[in-house]
Amino acid sequence: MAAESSYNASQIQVLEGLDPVRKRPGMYIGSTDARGLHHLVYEIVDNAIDEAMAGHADTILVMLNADGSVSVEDNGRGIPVDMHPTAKKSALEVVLTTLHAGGKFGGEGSGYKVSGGLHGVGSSVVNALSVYMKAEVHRDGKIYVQEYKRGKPQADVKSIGKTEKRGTIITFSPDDEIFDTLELSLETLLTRFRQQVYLTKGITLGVMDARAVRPVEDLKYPRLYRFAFEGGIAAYVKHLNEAQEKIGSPIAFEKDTPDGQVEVALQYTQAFSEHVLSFANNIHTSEGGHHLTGFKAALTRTINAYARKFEILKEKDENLSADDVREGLTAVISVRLREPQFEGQTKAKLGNAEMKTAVETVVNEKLAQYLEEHPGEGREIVGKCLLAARARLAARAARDSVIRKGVLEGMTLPGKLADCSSKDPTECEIYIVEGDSAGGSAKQGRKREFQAILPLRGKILNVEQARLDKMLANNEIKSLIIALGIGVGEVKDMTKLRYHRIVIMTDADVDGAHIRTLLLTLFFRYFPELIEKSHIYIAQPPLYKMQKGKDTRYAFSDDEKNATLSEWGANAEDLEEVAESTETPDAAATEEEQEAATVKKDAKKATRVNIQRYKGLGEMNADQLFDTTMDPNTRTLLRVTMDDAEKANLVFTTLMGSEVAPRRKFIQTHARGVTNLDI
Ligand code: TSJ
Repeated sequence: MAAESSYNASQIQVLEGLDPVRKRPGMYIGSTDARGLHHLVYEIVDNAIDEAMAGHADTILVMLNADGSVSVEDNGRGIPVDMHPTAKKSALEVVLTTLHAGGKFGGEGSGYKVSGGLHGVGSSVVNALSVYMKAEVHRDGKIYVQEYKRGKPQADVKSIGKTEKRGTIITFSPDDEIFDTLELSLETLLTRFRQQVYLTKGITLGVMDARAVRPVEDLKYPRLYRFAFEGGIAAYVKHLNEAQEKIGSPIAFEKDTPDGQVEVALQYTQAFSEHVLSFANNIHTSEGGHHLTGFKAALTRTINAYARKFEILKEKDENLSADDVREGLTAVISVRLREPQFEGQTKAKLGNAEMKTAVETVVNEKLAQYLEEHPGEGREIVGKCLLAARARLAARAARDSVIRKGVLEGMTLPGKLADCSSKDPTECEIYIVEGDSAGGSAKQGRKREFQAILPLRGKILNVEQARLDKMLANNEIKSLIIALGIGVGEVKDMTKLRYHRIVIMTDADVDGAHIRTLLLTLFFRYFPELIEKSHIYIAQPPLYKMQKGKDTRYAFSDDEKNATLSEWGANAEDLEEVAESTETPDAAATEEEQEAATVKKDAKKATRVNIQRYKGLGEMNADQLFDTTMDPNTRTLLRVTMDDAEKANLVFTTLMGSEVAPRRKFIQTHARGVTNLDI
């Protein structure tokens, strides 16, 4: 731990200047779109979190300033400012103007320290990609500052006065020459900050959004927010369960073992799903690993032992299964160890076998103790697990009978499925289409060889509240599962998947968004493999059809619409917004009417611009639907990822869980963007 106690500037490795960063920003931050822009903020905040994890800071403030700049402040030791002997510059300047200078520094040697997964691109990269940056260091009673433009220092580091504080304040303005957009999403930032902060006990991160308040008519939605997250996984569990009906309060325990540090927090809810997140050195181990195995084993053992001891489980009763004791469970398991081994396909599985025993021992001991000390909660938890066990038996019986009846096994494909002719799953696609009329157009327009169409009628079952047995009884879901070919629950077999692309195609309205959310919930809960293996997609039908004379175009966003309008040099007088056509089941008639209308208008005035806003897929005829939305050569499909499974899960449970208040709150806060659910 030499770096901890006796830092000196010569330890910084000097590598190279920042020109390459501005030449090829993508190499350093992945991309120059919104994602890359957000990385800048993460990088700076990660530095402050590292200081906190090293035990030298406990408060971090992030400010989104009115002028578009971002300030990040910590109360740590302050970046060193002493002279670098060979570079003949202040260490601060070296850190912020030299590529990879940060690498050595505060890195290895400080125990279990690791913050974000993207960490390590370097604060100098942020500097290079900022039109302006300012570093202010409070250290040894003095304030030091240096300013930069596009990574170039404007003067030497200078001391500008005295201070009582300690810490580092970095302010930067991302460069509009580099980034496609400068708009930071508060939502996106908060999600990432939460993930980081919840895993670090004892730190508080505050966010202030002080960007320009919008015009007066928008005052209903003020953009001045204040957030503060307090670290600790118990707070994390509390956050995850916000929308749920809870059983007791979060239970948390921790222990330093010779193999590493173990922290566990858990809380049961009345939900049917489980939500267990595991981390090793702050890295989300989405594939689990030995720490998770140890946790599950201890949970099953402890709850059964407790239930037997207090005779809630009678002698003749079967033990509760591992699945029973995890129904409705939300838990976070966080371990820190010196040499983590990450294995598995995505290197997201902890391979250190010693962590099984470490976690198992801690949970066995501390959970048993907690339950003994809280008999009321203990009974409620066991009661919930017993319910799960009974439901499991009922579901098994129901499923067995479903299977006996051959509904799933007989593999009689549903009548309304228009299957494709190819039998090679890797080239086959299935479009799940909302409504029979759009289904009809899709069937006519599709490439029959590899595109299958399954129209879904009405609202499919709300799977968040439904159990497996009820779900299987629902005809729409049964059709879908049979069409996919993989079965469900314990008989699921992914190798039998009949289509490698599963495309959800719904209307661009509130109902469409609801059906899409329902389908995503179904996949998320029962077929996460499909999401993980990138089989699930969302179709992007156009929002507008635009015509000027003989020129017809489709616009998939308001930006695209506006771009076309300005290309056409159209101004307000030329605009002929076609009144939103009331939905007609017969798409062709609408089309003809429209064509006729357009011809008439053409005769009147060739420059008239005609814009039709599509409310439903049913307003497009078969050719239009194929050309705009289904043609593999031109369509856009959004791939659904598990990246943000936690966030998606919160949306699902908030919108569809049994608690009403958070749902109302969610819908109110997001009402303006509801057609654009970001999952
Ligand atoms: F790098 C940066 F600009 F991105 C940045 C660094 C941004 C922010 C908001 C904070 C920091 C930062 C760095 N906060 N605290 C530190 N600490 C050190 O750099 C530091 C201080 C003292 C010693 C020492 O051994 O005396 C060592 C280090 C690494």
